[in-house]
Amino acid sequence: MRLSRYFMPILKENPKEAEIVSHRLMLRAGMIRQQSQGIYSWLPLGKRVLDKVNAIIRDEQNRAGAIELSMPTLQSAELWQESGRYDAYGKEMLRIKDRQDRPMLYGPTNEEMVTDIFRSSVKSYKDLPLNLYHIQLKFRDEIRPRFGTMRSREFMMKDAYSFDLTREGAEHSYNKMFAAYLRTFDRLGLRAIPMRADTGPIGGKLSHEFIILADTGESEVFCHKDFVDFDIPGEHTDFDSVEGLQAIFDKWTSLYAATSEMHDEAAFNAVPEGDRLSARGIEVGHIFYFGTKYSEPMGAKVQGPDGKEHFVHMGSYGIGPTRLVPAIIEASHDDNGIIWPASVAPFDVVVINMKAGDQACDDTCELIYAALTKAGKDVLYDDTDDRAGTKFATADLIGVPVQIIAGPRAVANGEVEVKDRKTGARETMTIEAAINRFVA
Ligand code: P5A
Repeated sequence: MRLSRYFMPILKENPKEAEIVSHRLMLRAGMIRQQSQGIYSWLPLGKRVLDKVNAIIRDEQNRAGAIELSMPTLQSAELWQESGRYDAYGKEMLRIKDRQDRPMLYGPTNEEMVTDIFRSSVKSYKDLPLNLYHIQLKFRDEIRPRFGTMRSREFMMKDAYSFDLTREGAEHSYNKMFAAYLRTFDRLGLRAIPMRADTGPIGGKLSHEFIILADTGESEVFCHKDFVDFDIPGEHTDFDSVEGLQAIFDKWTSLYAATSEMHDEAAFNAVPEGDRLSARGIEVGHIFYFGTKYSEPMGAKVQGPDGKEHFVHMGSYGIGPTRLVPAIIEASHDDNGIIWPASVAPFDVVVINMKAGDQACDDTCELIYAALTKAGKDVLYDDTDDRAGTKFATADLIGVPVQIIAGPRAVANGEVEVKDRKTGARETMTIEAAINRFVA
């Protein structure tokens, strides 16, 4: 991508409305724009990051055996009347009428809709277990939308829904998502700790929130500090192994960890004082087991091996991609801007032409840009005629992991400078060596 032809509206000044660093940096880097309170456009740079986050989420959902579909944002009120949640959900639900005066709503979550899909086509236990997910916009008319896309009214959610014949089966399904979440957040460069949590309007008794420790987090959390160094389930985790997944769940729930709603002061005080972590956190995921809460009132049942009909046991599993992007920034930035983990960086490398219009600099940059693009890298080429200082500031602000800097003096020697955004380390090397670093 040539910066001269891209759309990346950088702000020079700090936006006044931004209270936390991620919101400030997302606005300054031209990643998002507020359209009305708590409703955002994702501009091209932000969209790139969001897509990469979603690709990792999708990859891990698929690995754990979940199947992707796509459900609409608008739902009929009838389904919610069946489950009894239409009235219970309150003012957070945006209610709409269509031209025939039929009550509709902008979905805040999809338990009812997916239960409807399930009951219309699945009739036998032989088709279980089943886990269906999508990555879709949601709307919740939050009283206090704030911190940019961290808590917005319209936001994206990966929501998965599992169906099993028995409670034991449902627990295995829960453990699959539990392990998949640990892997997902790790690949996003984050340490998320599962904590016992309140179930709120989704319901059920078993539930864990996945929390990233951060001073700007909205939740107050309490946990054992050893969680910070626990091992993440590996790439070859067998998601069909009931015992294997139970062992992961048992290990990750063996020490104290709870959000403030579920906090047990006495149990926390039993943790040795030096091991207690009492901090603030950002909830990036939330998983629930709620048994037959939706399947019973909505008549979602299958024939079991005993020939009888059974209401299915269900769980639901949410991750907030549009919250994850600012959460990653909260965890990884410095005074100059964002520092993206390589896995979600909008570009793998930025090529900075320090003197656009100078034949040798232009030729060198074109050569590197073409070679890296051909090697399948996402390359941003700063070919604008801005001052070198502005270009460096922009590259640092948008947080691309590697900068290749081509200035007249180095280029005359057949060399460029390679800068690591995270450490700030700079290295001069031949043009060929700079290319090979990515191609090899
Ligand atoms: C689980 C999947 C649910 O809605 N039903 C379907 C269940 N859970 S939840 O905890 O209410 O939300 C899941 C995740 O969505 C993100 N999230 C938000 N992100 C940005 N702005 C919001 N206002 C917002 N509300 C929820 C969080 O990451 C949450 O864990």
